[in-house]
Amino acid sequence: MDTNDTLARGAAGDTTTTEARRLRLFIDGEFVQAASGKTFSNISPVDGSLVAEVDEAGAEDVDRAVAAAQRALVGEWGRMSLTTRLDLLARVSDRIMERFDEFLDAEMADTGKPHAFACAVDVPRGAANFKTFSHIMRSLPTESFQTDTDDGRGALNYALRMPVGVVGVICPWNLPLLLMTWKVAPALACGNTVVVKPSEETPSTATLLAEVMNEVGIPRGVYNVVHGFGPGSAGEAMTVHPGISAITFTGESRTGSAIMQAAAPHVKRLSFELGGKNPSIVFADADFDAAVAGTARSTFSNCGQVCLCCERVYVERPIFDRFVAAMREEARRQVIGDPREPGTTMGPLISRGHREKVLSYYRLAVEEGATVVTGGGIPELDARFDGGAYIEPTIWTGLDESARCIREEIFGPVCHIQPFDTDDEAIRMANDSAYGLCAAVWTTNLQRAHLVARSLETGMVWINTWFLRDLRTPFGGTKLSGVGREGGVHSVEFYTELKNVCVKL
Ligand code: NAD
Ligand code: 6OD
Repeated sequence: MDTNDTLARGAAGDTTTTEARRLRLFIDGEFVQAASGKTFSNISPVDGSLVAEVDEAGAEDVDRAVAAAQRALVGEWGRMSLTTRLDLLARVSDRIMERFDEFLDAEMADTGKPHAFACAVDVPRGAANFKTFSHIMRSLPTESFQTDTDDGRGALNYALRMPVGVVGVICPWNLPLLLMTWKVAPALACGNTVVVKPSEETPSTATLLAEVMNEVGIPRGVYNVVHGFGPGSAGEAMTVHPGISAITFTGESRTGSAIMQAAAPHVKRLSFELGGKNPSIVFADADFDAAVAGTARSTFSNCGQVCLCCERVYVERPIFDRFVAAMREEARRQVIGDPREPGTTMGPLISRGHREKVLSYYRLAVEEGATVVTGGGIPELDARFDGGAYIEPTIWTGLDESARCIREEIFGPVCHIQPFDTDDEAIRMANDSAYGLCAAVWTTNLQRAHLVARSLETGMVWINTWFLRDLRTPFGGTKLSGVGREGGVHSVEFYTELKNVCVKL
């Protein structure tokens, strides 16, 4: 079964324009039109062309999706053996790899992210998430305790891991396939069914995944996709739906707060991966070249649109000037342009709207007294990108730590570099934030590395690296950056309800 009806083709040979398609909802194993009768346009951030016309789900569509997911819980999926279920999910992983180029094209069309980045990160991780959780669930032991009783015979307790039920999955646009499957894979591995709402900016790969689900034989109703927006649309309808037992959300902290309030009356289980304003601390004893390359990666990757990006860089004073100069060279080395060109390292931001937000911070930084080391505006590119959302990589120095540009998440290819004189000063500035997602520390002093890592108030710390992932490790943030942890057994904790069985012997 095909997902889409082609609406229009891009001009032959125009590598920035892909086919414009009609993306339907996916409910109960079928691609269906939204009952709401509404659609919205998915626009390319590369050149402003139409990527797809998308059906917008309303409350009635969410109702249908939840009902299908509930039926699946007690149907074939609910009765399926663990091994069969996990074999099917491993097959989903294989099928994503077999259709690698289609996922790649869909992700690039929605986001404009560079080919090299999507090839290395987005698509393989989309596949790896299913393989990983298929493996983890296969080997998870059952908790049990022997209990003494007065009659001497005792009792045996064991804990069963039951699915939570229908899980609502609400996703952002920055790593669409990676972050969606990071939730869907463990949710399904644990026996749940899902209703997924991709970001309105990036509906394509969730829809393509629906084809894969059908191809490998995932029963109908297990994986459902409703497209739309947040307030007054599919997102809000999910958060208040009594049939959805848990919501797993990645996105802005403000949105997390709104979802928490909406979900409260039904006491839904919640998992939140939210925003960040992450620090990177570079000591004078660091491997200089590795620290520069790593910090540049943590500033400019995916055009700065990774929640783990480090927008606050603290550099020990003896190497400060040299480090700023080296970062300026890294920024100027970025190849901005057509995401399909193999040499391109930086595509556009996700949308014109987001570019306006980032540019407002570029202007604010100047008002707040920043020295603009490089960037600060819109790059001059070929006319075919005039309708796009391109922006210059930007570096500032000279801001006071109280500046809004230091305190608020910008989510663009930008960082501020601040000097420090002591370890304590660096730790104090790094921790002086409402957010607490991750940090990077660059030093060759082993003891310092461990002690600084321990002192940082973040959920994750990378030492002499950044965004190096092991999918078994706890992933998540403190403070405004989230609630709970994903990854390995931590995901399993969220997606299962533990039921203790006590047997008197
Ligand atoms: P967003 O919060 O604007 O939107 C995320 C999703 O929530 C979208 O699907 C949107 O339609 C939906 N939504 C919005 N309002 C809603 C509501 N009231 N009820 C239900 N759903 C609603 O975030 P975004 O702009 O898509 O993504 C960027 C943000 O995500 C940044 O803040 C970034 O730091 C954060 N992020 C965090 C992580 C992490 O792991 N901590 C990962 C990626 C992105
Ligand atoms: O790698 C991951 O598992 C993950 N959740 C990455 C998040 C990146 C944020 O933009």
